[in-house]
Amino acid sequence: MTQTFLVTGAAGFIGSHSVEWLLARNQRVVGVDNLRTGRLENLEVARSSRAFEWVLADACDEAVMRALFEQHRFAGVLHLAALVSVPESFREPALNYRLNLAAADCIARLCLEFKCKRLVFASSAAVYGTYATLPNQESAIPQPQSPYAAAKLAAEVMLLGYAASYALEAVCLRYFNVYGPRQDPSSPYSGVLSIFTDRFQGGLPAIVYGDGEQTRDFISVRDVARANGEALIQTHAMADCYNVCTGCGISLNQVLTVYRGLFPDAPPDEYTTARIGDIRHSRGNPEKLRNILGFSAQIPFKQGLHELVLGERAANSEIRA
Ligand code: UD2
Repeated sequence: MTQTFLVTGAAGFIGSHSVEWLLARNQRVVGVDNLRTGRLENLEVARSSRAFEWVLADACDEAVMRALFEQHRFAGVLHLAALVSVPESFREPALNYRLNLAAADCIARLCLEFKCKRLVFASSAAVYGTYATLPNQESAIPQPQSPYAAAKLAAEVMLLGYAASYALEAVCLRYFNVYGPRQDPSSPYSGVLSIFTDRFQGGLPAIVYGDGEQTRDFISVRDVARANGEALIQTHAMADCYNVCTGCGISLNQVLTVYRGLFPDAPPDEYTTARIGDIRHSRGNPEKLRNILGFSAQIPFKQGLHELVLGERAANSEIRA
């Protein structure tokens, strides 16, 4: 059945992949983005589809968003619009509050007003904090250690409070380390794989903070887009928080071995002091989302990294060879 979905933050890294997933399943999408960190180029594929409507707007602008809800009667909303940088949340806490908490509240209230039952919210593994036991379990007591993580957690609490009070199916997805095409490498705090890819492609060495034995639960943006889409579409998704992760930890040194295969002539990696506040290991338990949506990550790390570096088609033939 074709339905219409609203995606906020549609021009972002995760947003644009999520929009494409929905369009490929014959759904109609209204994509909103203020282009603060999103890029219109990311929507090139989506904008060639008649099932996609592009709206340049801020998800916090209640009047504009209300007009969209009035016009379309959405079957569900994927709310990805956010202030995405943790360091920026320290510098601009008021902006962090507006973009990461107030916007979610505004979208949730519009869902209630217009009887749009399903709201999928982009949360983060950052809510667990540095000292959580591994693998991270949704039932753990969250320990946010940045304004960013605090706002994401507060938004989860607001949405789940509405879910308990009204008929809102708020599905909060805690993303782990997402990587893939269109991730912006331009800040030192960008995702490590976007930075490494950018440097290797420019003939520069990777700079490793620490001994490279720190591990992360890296998940491909294509898997994340599928998790978002299934959470929107599947009728039996229940209001709660869910990890979006693979359940596997991969060290930076293992990551660099895969890069070596792709860039055999790259200069030697440079090791420097570890970042202050860096976490040593991060890994999620993927069971809860698997139980509710049947979702598990399908893209093995090596394939995902090949896709990031070579593009999807080239990566498939390279890995088969
Ligand atoms: C993630 C989030 C961060 C915050 C944190 C909370 C991303 C991109 N970052 O940080 O915003 O929510 O989780 O725990 O999702 N590294 C290098 N060289 C580089 C860049 C990074 O060695 O050029 C290291 C970095 O020190 C860290 C690892 O790579 O040990 C991963 O770094 P990251 O910034 O991609 O992700 P993370 O998990 O530290």
